[in-house]
Amino acid sequence: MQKWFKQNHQDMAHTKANVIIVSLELLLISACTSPQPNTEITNKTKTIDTVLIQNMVFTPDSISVSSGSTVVFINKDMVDHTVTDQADTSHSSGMIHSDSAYTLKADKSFNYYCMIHPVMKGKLVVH
Ligand SMILES: [Cu+2]
Repeated sequence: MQKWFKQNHQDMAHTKANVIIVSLELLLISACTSPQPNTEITNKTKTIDTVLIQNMVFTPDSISVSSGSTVVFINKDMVDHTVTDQADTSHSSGMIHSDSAYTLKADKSFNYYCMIHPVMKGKLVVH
């Protein structure tokens, strides 16, 4: 009798553990599918500089950062844009789609523009 009880108790414990694993998986799935806010781009050690691309304008249109820091360009427009070096068009972000971001490591100063909308211009100053 005592042996039966022990066996039964173990089975119950096993079932409970399975339920916990399933709920963990559901949590993970919902965490992956929920939209991630892309405005809070700071980490614990330093602030990452951001340039917003909105209403066909780079904001700020000139940004000054220290060498090696990270600059993130966030496209909030409905259309694609690029961040392209005016002096060397091979130095380019490529298409930054709507609601996407382009991250670059600031290693040199350059004037940039958007290849699709050449009136859009900005400047990155690395010090
Ligand atoms: Cu553009």
